[in-house]
Amino acid sequence: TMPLTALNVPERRSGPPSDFERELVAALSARPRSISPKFFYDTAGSRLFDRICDLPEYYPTRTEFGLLADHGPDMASHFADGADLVEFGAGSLTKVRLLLDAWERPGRFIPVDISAEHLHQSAAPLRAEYPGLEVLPIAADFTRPLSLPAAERRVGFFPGSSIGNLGPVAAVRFLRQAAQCLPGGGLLVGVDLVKDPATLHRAYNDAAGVTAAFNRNLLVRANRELGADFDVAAFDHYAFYDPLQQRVEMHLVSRRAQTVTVADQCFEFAEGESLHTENSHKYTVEGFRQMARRAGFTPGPVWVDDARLFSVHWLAT
Ligand code: AVI
Repeated sequence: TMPLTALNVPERRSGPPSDFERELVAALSARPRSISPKFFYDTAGSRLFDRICDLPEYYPTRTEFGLLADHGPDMASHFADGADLVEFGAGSLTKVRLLLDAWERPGRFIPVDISAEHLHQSAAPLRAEYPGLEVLPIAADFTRPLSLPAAERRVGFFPGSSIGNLGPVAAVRFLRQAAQCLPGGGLLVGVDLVKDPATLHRAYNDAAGVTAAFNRNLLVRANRELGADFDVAAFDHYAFYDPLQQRVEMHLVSRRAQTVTVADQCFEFAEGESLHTENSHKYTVEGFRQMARRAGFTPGPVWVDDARLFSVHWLAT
């Protein structure tokens, strides 16, 4: 006869649980419930993020792109000849082209991104466009220690205000680690600025609902990858700016009481209960420079658009 335990037990995926499974289970077990925004970026999530970047309300991408287009040569003049360029959270590799075009003697290009398939799909056309450039993509979580190809000099590029998704403590930790792996160089980093709350609110509550879909994709991903059973439509996208903490918070708020199963464990959501999915911190120019100093960088020039929406900092090591 079959052992009793073999009956009615859903088949478990073999091998150890993924980071996503462990962190989602931990998030759902805690109060308040909160999970790292890095789990947004499966292939579908990276595509949704690319759509966010094109939204009329989402000013950061367009504004930073304008700064890179206008000041690329000035920015790239800080890059040492032949240094390796490491891009953290490289995404679709659109912005780095402006630096590569402006940099006279580039070394190798090392894009790092957590979204492996998206990264490799983005690297292919870049290689075709820059045939002389060695492109060495690394699919990894850039908040963890990285093993980079040996190089005498490296410069870093961290665009998009992804640093804002870390929070001040983790941001300093990241910057310290970056300073250590960028010898004889520095970091070019894009940082979203504090501004009027209405502009921020619109940027995270777009009329087309793409940001809402991006937020809910976390649950779609859990259903697909972890066999979870979130009723995705029963969660509201909720994003707001908190001027005290100078950050936008994104949440998924349960519209009704519901029970969710993840990795064979049951979790209750009360009506109105939230899963906190992202913080997006905003900085003043001076506030960010102080943080960079604390991490061991020497802040250099800063480029800011006329409307003071966004900043790009050169931080020397
Ligand atoms: C990637 N990161 C900087 C974006 C941000 O604005 O914090 C992610 C995002 N979340 C909602 N819209 C965009």
